[in-house]
Amino acid sequence: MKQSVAARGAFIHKIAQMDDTTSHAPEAVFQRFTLLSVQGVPLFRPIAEAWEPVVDFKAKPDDIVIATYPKAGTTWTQEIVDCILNGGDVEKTKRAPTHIRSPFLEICEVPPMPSGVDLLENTPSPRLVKTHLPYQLMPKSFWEQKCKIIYVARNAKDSLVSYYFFELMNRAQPEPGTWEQYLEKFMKGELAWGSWFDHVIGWWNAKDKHKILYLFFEDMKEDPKREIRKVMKFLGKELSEEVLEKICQHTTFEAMKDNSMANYSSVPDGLFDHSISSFMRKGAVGDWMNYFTVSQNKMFDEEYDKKMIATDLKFRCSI
Ligand code: PPS
Repeated sequence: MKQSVAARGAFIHKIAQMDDTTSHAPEAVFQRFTLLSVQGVPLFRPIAEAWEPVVDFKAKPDDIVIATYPKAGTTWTQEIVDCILNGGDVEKTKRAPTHIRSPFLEICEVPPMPSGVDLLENTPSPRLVKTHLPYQLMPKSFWEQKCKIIYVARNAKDSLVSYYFFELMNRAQPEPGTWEQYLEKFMKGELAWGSWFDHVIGWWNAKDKHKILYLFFEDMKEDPKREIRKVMKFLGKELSEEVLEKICQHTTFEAMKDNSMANYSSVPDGLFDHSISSFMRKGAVGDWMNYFTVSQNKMFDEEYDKKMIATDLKFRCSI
């Protein structure tokens, strides 16, 4: 049964309030999820166990999807697209935190937040959908409805470092183990949402079959204005240079780190422990150099070359 616009508005308001009121209350520490495979891709166990609503998700033609392997610049791109959709009115982007403005499609219910599918079904169009799903697990309706999808990829070494610190601070993610163990799991594709290699290559190979804009984190760092222009063009939105400049300023790393509606500070402390590592950690290209030993880097490069041999997809690990 369809809900009225007013009912949907009330639902979103309730979720936003729940989020506000729970943010600094003393809370239970979350239990870390274990992983369960869906078609060979490890996902949080409750996502895999309630997979049907995700597969059956009904996309709408004006849904805009931001797809990434974790830690590739999802939140940054969500903020940019929300700014563009609001014609550069940055005050409007402060209406709610990122995870409510742009729900996470496949995420299971993590109290007090409902599942991504439930939240999306109660979100007014045009909906801005976040997903970490690899190409082959995307619900078919996104292709049937010919939705626009922005895929953002980040070089493997910085993705790995960022994901490691995120797993330390996010108590829903599986236990990361030591840095050494984590590096091994990354190479084997044993982390939540699977192999970075399969993910970036899968979406790369699909980009000409659908309406997919494939972006790189490193390009966004190098020249954010140029990359935001690409997104505007892809979405068919024309905005003045002045508005573009405003969006650039609003979406710098520093501005987003200070923005409580974009920095995940409203997520309960028992879930995201910002005292371990900030969600907005460094936002840099090349931070991996501070963590890889010489021998780890050698091993990584050798494995990397083997796994990437058959693709023309190229990354920059420094700019
Ligand atoms: S998630 O959890 O997968 O949705 O995380 P995601 O948003 O994809 O990635 C988080 C990393 O992106 C960095 N970030 C930014 N970098 C530059 N500029 C801006 N505006 C920006 N916003 C977020 C964030 O700091 C994480 O990277 P690291 O390397 O950990 O700092």
